[in-house]
Amino acid sequence: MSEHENRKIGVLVMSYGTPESMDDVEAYYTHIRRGHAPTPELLAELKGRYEAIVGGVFPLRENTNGQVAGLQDKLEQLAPGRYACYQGLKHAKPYIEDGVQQMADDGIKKAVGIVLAPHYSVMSVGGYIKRAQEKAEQLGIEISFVEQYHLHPKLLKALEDRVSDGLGRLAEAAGGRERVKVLFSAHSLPEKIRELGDPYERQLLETSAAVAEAAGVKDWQFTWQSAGRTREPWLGPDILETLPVLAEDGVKAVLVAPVGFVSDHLEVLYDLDIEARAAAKDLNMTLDRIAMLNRDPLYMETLAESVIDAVQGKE
Ligand code: FEC
Repeated sequence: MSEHENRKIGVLVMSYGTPESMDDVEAYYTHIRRGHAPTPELLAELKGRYEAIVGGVFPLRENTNGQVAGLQDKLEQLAPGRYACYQGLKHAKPYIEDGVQQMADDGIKKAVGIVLAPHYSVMSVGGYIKRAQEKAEQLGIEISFVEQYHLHPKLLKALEDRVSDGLGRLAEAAGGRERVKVLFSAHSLPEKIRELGDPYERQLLETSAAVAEAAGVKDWQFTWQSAGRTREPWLGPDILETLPVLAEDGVKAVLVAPVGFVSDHLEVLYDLDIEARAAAKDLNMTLDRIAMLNRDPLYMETLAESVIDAVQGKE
């Protein structure tokens, strides 16, 4: 082993990324749009959404930092001294490539990548993996990936507990726990993923069905949220289309379980807590949502066990 070679296994923990400040929103949005700057109207609208979530703070950054630290702690408990976590973000610094570069600078030769999103789509997790793989190849790092963990028993348990808590909170408004409608949701993607035979929708339905069954929920459905502002068709129905249909059916209380996300961030704190909640109120319904996983110990164990399994599968 050379002087600089590091026997530890690098763990590239990848997440969406968020701006560092309001001044950074334009560069961030331009990166999401693959180098095309947003129009002034789109930029103002996005800044307005960040302002609305507690005055323009960017909670995703702190939550991702916490998840990376929590995963490092858990790996340290399970396999002392064996793993070193690095952060790589899709649309903000440190970018995915920066995380891989840092591993190389530290002499890491073998690594595993995992995304802080449980479901695989070629347009989401697949994109993270492609960038990490390319950079790792350039730098001579052998890297494997956890592609999904949407049915990990500890993830399901953490979600089940949150759904049960939410049902307890809404039982009174609904006139009984069994009268609460549970709406599982995830970020929409362009409809064209269907032609690609993408597993994203199927995996989301599998998570939803497993959590509903564990929590004893009979009345549930899946809906999409946060579709992009582009002209192509996105997977629907969107939650803002689903809510009026539920109101027509006489639903009085809705519990949203955004199982496609793992942190408090814009798409949850704005799209659900502000926008969808206001829409429900206009329809005389009460809307609540489950608490996000953030640094939940069961989620940290899900990540750590998935990483270790991926590494052992390779040995
Ligand atoms: O809190 C924050 O600052 C960031 C919240 C955030 C998360 C997130 C997760 C996902 N996205 C996914 C797909 C797309 C596609 C487009 C797209 C656009 C945006 C915009 C913002 C944004 N996303 Fe996002 N996403 C978050 C934020 N996302 C802001 C741009 C303005 C807007 O449309 O609202 C469309 C890109 C294009 O224009 O071509 C596609 C998917 C996830 C969940 C998986 C993951 O976390 O990677 C899928 C968090």
